[in-house]
Amino acid sequence: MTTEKSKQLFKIAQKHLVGGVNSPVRAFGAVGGDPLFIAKAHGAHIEDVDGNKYIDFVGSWGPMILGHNPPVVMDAVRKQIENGTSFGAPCEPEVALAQLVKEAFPSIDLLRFTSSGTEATMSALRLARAQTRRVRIVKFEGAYHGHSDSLLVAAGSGATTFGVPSSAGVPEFLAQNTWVLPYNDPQALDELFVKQGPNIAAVIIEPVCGNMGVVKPTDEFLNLLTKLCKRHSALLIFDEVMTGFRLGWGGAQAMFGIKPDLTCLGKIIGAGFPVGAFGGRKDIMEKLAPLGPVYQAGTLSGNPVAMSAGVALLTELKKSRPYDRLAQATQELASFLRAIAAEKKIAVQVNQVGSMFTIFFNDAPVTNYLDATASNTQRYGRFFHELLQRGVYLPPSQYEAAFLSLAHSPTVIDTAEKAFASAFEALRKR
Ligand code: KE4
Repeated sequence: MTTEKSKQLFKIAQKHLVGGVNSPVRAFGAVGGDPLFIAKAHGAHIEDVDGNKYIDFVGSWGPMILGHNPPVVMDAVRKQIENGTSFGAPCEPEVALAQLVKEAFPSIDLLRFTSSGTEATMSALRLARAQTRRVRIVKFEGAYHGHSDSLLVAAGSGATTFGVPSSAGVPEFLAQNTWVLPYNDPQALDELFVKQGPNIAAVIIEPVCGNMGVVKPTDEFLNLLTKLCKRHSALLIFDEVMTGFRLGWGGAQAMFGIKPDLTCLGKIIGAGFPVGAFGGRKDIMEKLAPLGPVYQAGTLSGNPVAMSAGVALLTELKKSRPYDRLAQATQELASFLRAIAAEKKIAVQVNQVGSMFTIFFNDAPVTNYLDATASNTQRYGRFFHELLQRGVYLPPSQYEAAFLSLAHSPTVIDTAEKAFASAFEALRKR
């Protein structure tokens, strides 16, 4: 297996693109080696510029729930492109997509499309601050909500102290308005609300975490969060950029029976085109320009091609409701992985929710970010490369979610399982 063309391309890319990539995780920094340049994708497979084929468990970080290039999406995109690619004016596909999103998310009375998940969460925070006339935001350690300044914040020295920037360029005074708590820690949540409840504009949460690897919330934690937000009139924002239309037609909020005040979406709703969205209670959303004083805008928001792709994908998901099948197949894969790792005496925790899963190289359960960071990331990196050699492409970081798609047929999964078993065997020998 040669990756010569990828290596050459990476050398050139580094001369023009920072780090040779347009998003840091793609640079393989967390797993070592040079990134592969992907030339094409179809169904459950991607192919790099050297002609190597891989079973893809990244799926463009979530959008490809039907697999790559589903005919329904490709046809819709081809049809729309014939009529033009961008108008900078209202178009019918954005209305159709908004209607589908509202059908699936009853908590959303009104919504706004953006071109990324980052814009969606950033705008939701601005709305929450305007609605509540409060400044402080709460997020959770290990969660990622995109790269807006108020959300690039890490936990301070103690849960009640202010957040600290998790990126250069984020001002201290801004980070101090974001508190960062441990995920799945009801006590820390309770303590913060007791002290600061009236100052909290909103709590933003990944209702099932994907960005520390997959971690499911406990019912106690989520129910307490919902109760405390209501009691203190802080807004509850579900960041469902990853879980929306992934964990079910109504996302995680339908799974848990929780009605957040605002919801952020992305990934699947764009079917692989740049789309984000935020929406929720009418009284909050009507604060947004042009109706209200909260400004938010976007040149390509509601882009007709991206909207048409999203309409085609959501229409297909609405019809086929593939979620039980996807969850069942992922559950079976997770069981296989636990069994084969145990047979090879390799300590792994496989966290799986619906068609999202993470293989943590860890000998203890992973229920929050502290647990996740105890994982053996070097071993994950070796595993990642052993799998590449065997034609399987996992996320290039221990702290990410892997995704199954409808294109991962039993035959594809069987091939992948053989590769997983062989890669675990190779680890055992090292
Ligand atoms: P984007 O701005 O990347 O479209 O969305 C940001 C975002 C917001 N909320 C959640 C829950 C997310 O998972 C994301 C983006 N996810 C990452 C993967 N974990 C995108 C991959 C990347 O950064 O390259």
